[in-house]
Amino acid sequence: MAFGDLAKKLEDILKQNSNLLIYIQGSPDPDAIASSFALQQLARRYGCEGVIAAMSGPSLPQNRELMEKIGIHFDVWKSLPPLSKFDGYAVLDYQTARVQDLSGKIPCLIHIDHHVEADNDVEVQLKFLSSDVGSTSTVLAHMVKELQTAFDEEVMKRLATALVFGIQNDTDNYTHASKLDYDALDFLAAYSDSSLLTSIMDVPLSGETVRLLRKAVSSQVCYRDWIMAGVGYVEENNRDSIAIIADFLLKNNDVEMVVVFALVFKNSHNKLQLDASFRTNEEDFDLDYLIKEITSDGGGRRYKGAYQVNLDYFSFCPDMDKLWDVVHMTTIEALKKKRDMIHLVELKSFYHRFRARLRSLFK
Ligand SMILES: [Mn+2]
Repeated sequence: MAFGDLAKKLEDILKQNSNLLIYIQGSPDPDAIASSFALQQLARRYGCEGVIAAMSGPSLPQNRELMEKIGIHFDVWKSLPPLSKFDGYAVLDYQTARVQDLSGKIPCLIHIDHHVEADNDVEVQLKFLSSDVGSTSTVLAHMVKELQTAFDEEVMKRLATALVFGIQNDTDNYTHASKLDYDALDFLAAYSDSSLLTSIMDVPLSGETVRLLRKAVSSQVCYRDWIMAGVGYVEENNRDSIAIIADFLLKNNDVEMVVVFALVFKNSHNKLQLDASFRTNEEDFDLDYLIKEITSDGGGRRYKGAYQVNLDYFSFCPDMDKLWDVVHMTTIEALKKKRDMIHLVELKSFYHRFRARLRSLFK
């Protein structure tokens, strides 16, 4: 779908509905925050009130800074409130539009993302999923451009600055930016505030991230051309440290793949989850396929991927060190096995992509 057509359809949906729930799945990162904010502002121009909500708050100091300085607000919900006031919901920057306890109750109006689509998705009125863009913020920037929405200067500045930050974050400082990302940046450059952008980026890593990074470096396991590092227990509000450490290890080592994993916990809620973050430099590596061979609760795109395993039940374990040992041993073993079958993964994923391309030709 061309951006012009997409924008027209988006405009129609926003005009036809008056209350939209913009639901951020997973941990809110800059791309998800910025694109959700842009959709909220766009919706408002067409008489539709958008409420942004997530199950957890932003965990990185940089993300909190982004929200504070640009004035983005979202609700953090422990559980879903009554949904009757919403006409439908939108999911941005996430592989699937399926949300537990939400899908099937109110319609999914909008799903925009730049990851590979997950199977068995819900019915969506406007769906745009493409890996030709490096971020969801890119798509929202093109929507603002196509619709020529008349924002006041101040709103436009906040919007553009947030979207630039989203694009920059997901393209690893433009190293993986595509033509469409550059087109979006070109449009946003006229409105964004570069000194505001710099002040958001200059926020240093938190002490906790640095501590975990040290732990990762000292405990990393090298296997063939992979690095695997388990960092132990990480509090929910520090979850993003896992991805930051994976980025760091990839940048500072000459390896094909980095996997960083941790047990993420939320003390008061008996919540426990294994979270693993993948990074590779190989453009053609089909991370999505590899990860789905390990578990269906995850996925990937070019250069990045992640999976989660729910372990809530084990939060009752009286010996947390022993539990970590089991998780560590199991994860390292699972990853080594996958590394050993990598030529098989490459071959299979080739056919997978080939088949998908053939199918799209006959659509
Ligand atoms: Mn993204």
